Amino acid sequence: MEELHGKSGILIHHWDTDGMCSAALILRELEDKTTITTFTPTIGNYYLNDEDREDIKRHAADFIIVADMAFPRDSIDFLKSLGKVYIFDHHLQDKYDIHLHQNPVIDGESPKRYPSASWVVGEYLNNSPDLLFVLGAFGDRERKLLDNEYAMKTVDNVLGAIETDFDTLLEVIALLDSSYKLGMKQEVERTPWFLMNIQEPDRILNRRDLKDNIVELNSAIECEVNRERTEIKPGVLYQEMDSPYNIISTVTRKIAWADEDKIAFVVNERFMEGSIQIYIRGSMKDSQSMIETARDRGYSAGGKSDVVGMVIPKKDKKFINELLEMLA
Ligand SMILES: [Mn+2]
Repeated sequence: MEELHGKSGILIHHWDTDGMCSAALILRELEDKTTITTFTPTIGNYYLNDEDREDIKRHAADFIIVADMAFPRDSIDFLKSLGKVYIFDHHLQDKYDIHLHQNPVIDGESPKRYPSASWVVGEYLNNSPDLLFVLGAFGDRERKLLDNEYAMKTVDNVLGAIETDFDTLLEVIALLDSSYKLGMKQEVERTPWFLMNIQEPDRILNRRDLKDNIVELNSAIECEVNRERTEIKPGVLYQEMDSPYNIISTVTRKIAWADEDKIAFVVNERFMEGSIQIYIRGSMKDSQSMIETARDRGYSAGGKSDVVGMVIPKKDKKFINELLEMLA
């Protein structure tokens, strides 16, 4: 990316481990040759809202790099209006007409070959695989990466070279992901600058502040799981959380696992201003139509056959009842 030398830019990255590791790899390449700022969107939003756009505009960047986030077209159009846009990603998305859209998965490569954005960035920069490659991949795939023979060959080499193991990596990922779960946007934006100088897990494992985050998160999760819930209709456990933290997926998983024949339906109005987070887990007949109904209304929604996650505006709270009805 020599054409960027001497220029100023903004590096927009996802708030999770993969996003921060991908950003760190990019910083290693550009930090001393450009003027660069790291930025993460409002945590929970997979698009750029008005506040994000104001912040980004203030930086008057020549170039914008997006790492590990599949933005919708209008967010990309906004970025294009500011400067040259580069994307490094591994999510399924449309191919955009920008300066560089480096996403081998949409170019037909197997997602197994590119398990994380860190992998995409690292290969693009011709780096030899290191801790950041592997952390990004485990952060996104967790245990499923162990079944990916192609990736595990590289992972085993890296883990051998730095004398660490899978369980230690999981600990590191929990520490790194604690910042976004607590809603600490600035800490998320600072972390790539810390990670760019990291080759081994020790300095991450020893961070007192991150360890304290985990203690705080665990007690918040415990408190939510112990709250009372109602069987709002046969087989559906409904629970309203009241948490300023992004822990709804963990809370829902714990509720669902405690009572495996029931569906856990959890809502939290406190994490995002103006929005309600919804998470549903259990054996559902038609999770896809719930996701599509939400998307038709313009809401962010995703999931699989047994998990649905979405964010809806508070002004459409009655949509919750429609979702409950869809759970026959
Ligand atoms: Mn990722």
